[in-house]
Amino acid sequence: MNKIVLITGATSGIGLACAKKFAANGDKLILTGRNAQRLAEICSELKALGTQVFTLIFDVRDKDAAQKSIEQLPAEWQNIDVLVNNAGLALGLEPEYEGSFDDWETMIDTNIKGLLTMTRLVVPGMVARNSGHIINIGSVAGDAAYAGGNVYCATKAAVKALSDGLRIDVANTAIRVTNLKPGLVETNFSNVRFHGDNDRAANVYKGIKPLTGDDIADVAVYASNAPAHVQIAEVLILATHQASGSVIVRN
Ligand code: NDP
Ligand code: 8X3
Repeated sequence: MNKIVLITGATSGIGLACAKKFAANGDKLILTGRNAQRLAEICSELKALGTQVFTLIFDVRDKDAAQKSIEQLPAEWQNIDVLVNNAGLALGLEPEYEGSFDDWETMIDTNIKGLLTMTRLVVPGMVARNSGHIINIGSVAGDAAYAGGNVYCATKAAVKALSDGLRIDVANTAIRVTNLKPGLVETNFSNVRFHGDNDRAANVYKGIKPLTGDDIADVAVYASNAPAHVQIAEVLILATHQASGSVIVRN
């Protein structure tokens, strides 16, 4: 309650659901994203419900813009308690030997380097205060590769390694590190993956009841609210008829 929670990629899907759930939990929000208009709309909706919100517009791939944004936070917003590293994406589902160089770069720059940038900018303050929580949005895709997942799966395996590494590096502090690993969540994820082919995206969720952003946000808020001595290190959250990244039973 009343923590300052910074969420990257808060304009859609899991990030937006986290914004709403942390707001309902009584927390203050720093919402970041690239879509200024959408951020402003979300900000006014949440403010109307009584939540204190501050917005920052930058692309997580732009290290200088991210740094400027964090450094220019007003004093009362600087002590970030929870960092939700959510901004991320998959692009394409081609075999590794046919993938797009541009798609690979975008995924690696966003999912790995963007998450690292935010961690590097925010965690030193947490260490200085001996308090804080980093919640990384990994994926079941990081546990094992699935057909065509190659580079996306590699980026989410990196999120696991970076979460585990950070947890070791802050084990002498009161800071907690959580890696949330969702399975199939119906968001804008597949529309983005298939470059706007919405029919193909809809097929991903056919014949199975997928998770929602709210299902993942519930776990994020649970991890944040856990007593100080409890570190929810990693959670795999699957749809009931999904057993792994590649085993999905559809009716
Ligand atoms: P959405 O596409 O609905 O949301 C992604 C969010 O990330 C958007 O707000 C998007 O903003 C933002 N984003 C993407 N790239 C950047 C960037 N370079 N800088 C800043 N913001 C950026 O997808 P999800 O909500 O599903 O995805 C959120 C996270 O969850 C991702 O890390 C994804 O890998 C992970 N995940 C998703 C699963 C799923 O099945 N949906 C399952 C497991 C993990 P913009 O609108 O500007 O692009
Ligand atoms: C998103 C889940 O299985 O589509 O990370 O890769 S999956």
